[in-house]
Amino acid sequence: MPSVSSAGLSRSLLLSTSLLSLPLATVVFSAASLSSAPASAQTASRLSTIVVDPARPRAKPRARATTASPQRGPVIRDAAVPPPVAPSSGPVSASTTTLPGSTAVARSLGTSDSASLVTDIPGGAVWGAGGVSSLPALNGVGADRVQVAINSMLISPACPNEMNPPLSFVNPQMIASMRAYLGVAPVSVGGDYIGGKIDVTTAPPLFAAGPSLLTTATVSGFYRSNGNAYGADARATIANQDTSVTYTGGWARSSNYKAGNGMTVKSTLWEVQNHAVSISRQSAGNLFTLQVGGQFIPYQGYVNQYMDMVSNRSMFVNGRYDGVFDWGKLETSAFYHRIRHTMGFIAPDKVADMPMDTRGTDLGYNIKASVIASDHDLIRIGNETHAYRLDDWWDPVPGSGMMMSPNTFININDGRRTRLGTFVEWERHWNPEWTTVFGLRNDVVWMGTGNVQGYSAMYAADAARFNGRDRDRTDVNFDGSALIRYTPNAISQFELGFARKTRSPNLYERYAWSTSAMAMNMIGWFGDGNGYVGNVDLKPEKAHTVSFTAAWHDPAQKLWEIRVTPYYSYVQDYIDVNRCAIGSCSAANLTASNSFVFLQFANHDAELYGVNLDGRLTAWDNAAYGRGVLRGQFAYVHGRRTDGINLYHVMPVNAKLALDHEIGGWVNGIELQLVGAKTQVSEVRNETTTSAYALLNLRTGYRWENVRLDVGVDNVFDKYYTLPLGGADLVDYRAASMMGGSSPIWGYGVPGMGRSFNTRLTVSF
Ligand SMILES: [Cu+2]
Repeated sequence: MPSVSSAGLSRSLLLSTSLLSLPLATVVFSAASLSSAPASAQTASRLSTIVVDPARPRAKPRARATTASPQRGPVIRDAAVPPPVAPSSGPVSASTTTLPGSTAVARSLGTSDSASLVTDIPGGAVWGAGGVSSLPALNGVGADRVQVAINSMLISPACPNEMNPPLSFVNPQMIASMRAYLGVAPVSVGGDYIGGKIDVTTAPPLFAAGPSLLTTATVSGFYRSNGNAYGADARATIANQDTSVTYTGGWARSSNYKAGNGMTVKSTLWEVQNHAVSISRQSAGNLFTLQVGGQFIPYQGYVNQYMDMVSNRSMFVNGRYDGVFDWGKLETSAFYHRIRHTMGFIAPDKVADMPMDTRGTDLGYNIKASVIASDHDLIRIGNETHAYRLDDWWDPVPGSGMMMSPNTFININDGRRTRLGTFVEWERHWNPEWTTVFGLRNDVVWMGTGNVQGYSAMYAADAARFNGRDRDRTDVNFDGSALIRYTPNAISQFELGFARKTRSPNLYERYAWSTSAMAMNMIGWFGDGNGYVGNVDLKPEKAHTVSFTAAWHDPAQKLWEIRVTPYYSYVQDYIDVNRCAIGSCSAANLTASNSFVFLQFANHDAELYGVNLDGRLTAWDNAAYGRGVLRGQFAYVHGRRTDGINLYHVMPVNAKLALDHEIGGWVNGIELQLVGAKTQVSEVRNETTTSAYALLNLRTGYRWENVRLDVGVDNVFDKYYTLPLGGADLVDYRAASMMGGSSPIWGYGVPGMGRSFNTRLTVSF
């Protein structure tokens, strides 16, 4: 039976004590996670104080926020304890940010889009998409350049528009923590991404502290005036000392929202439900968890795509085992996730007939061992496999002539993408001041696809060209990372990081094959109205990043902290685009500067640089006026190809300033969001500029016993603005086309949401 010997325990404690010096990030690999010491032995206050937590007014004290226990507002009962083996662990670098569940709960007052949490991370932004399916971006790169794991499970796009990104498979209220690793993260964090990695934990288990049964439940309902959105979330746990069962999930819907000028933004309606049940069992030093769940989205409009989601169903099984041994810790998981997705048109904003279907499966495992090699050294080794399969087909539309009949259009036929990743990492604590982490990683990616066909003979030339060539590809990718951390005293920390990270192309980037205008317009997750065709010869993109983080805080880590991270990244073979010059693409397409265009994926070298800044200050803390905390974050990033073309969807300079106040059961917050003008736009994609704007959000809440009421106003002044990463509005501005019907006018961005009055009532039992 795994147990911690006294020598092992002292090593563990030494190790975790030195890990406590890690700055500005949650240390989950803690005394509690390495030993089977009772929860009461956790040094929670020491663990917690250094997290940069853009917590909303309702945030629990940060001591709570960084332990393994879920942050569910009033739900936590004192009788509940987290498991001795933390559900997730890993190395952290100084640029890592962890958002506790309280932030997700606070966010859920104003949104049902889990990706929007990323905007609370310095350097984080979201690409606009459907109302619950935004794509996350970190430090200027987004979509699947940012790898997202939900309880270690990876979910690949099963849609040519990436309408079903991983974060759409959890509702904000299901999130117990979100941790974002930026471009210099240790290799043990993952492979096959270049922008960053987001680890989301849902439903970490709670166990009863004593012999009596632990039961907790929370039910909440919300209403948001803008879009007439409403829904319900629930969470329930029943547990004894060694077995815990938790349900978490919710349902929500919204109509089209209104912009600040009162205009209804068409095709922005949605409905979603996500559910998950997990069963955990612990014994001395062991934690087993099995989670099953699924999603159903019956409709989700896309104002920046030609099509809408008309059905998305998923189911998953995810098993996990964590064990603590004399030699260290073992973490393993295995998962299966299946998506069935259909696109169509949601009337009355879009009216047409053209079914498009996808079926995607992800199957994988992770094994990671953290070996205590000496009192100063920790070795991590790991292996993972991720197998992704995709079919994408478009049934014929009777009576549509050659354009969409008589055959089924096969977009991706038996697409295969399998990745085998292996890493080794050495973390050494030289002395209390100096720590280093070095790692090497290899990922082999095998990709392939079967033969394709179009609707009719008019697609035959492209299909023949595609079918006639060898399409199997094997990428052998090498990553590395080096971090040097210096903690000279109780108030300052510095970290220098270097990393090389590689991402292989996704299936659409390599294998979308048709150059017909209609088919190309169906491909692309950029929301820009342009059409895309793949490129079998794409090479993997390799990012070489250097980053420096300086962080300061008061010695007790309670009153103030500030962190600044400048970085520079050179991306060799960045997967961008060229104007399409093959197949049916026209000569005029090569030079058009004020219209939607057709593009082919292509490698270009690029560089990105920027700086992230965040901090907080306890302005006052006394019995008469409660506690007031000022917090802020700032991000600037610039991205450009070495040939001078700007990168697409790079967030303009932006900042948040907020004051959170808490006294007794009252919590209040005021938040100012500032976004600069987007003037540097991608010339090759005819990206449009956007103007600067400022938004003011207010909220207040009161808690009695088991009931909590929250009320907020987002965009108080009903400001009209255009989303800088919202892409092109393809629905609200249209012109009659020659063929009858209408087509979108180039040059209009997607308006952001106007004022919304939001409220949520939460009851816990
Ligand atoms: Cu789709």
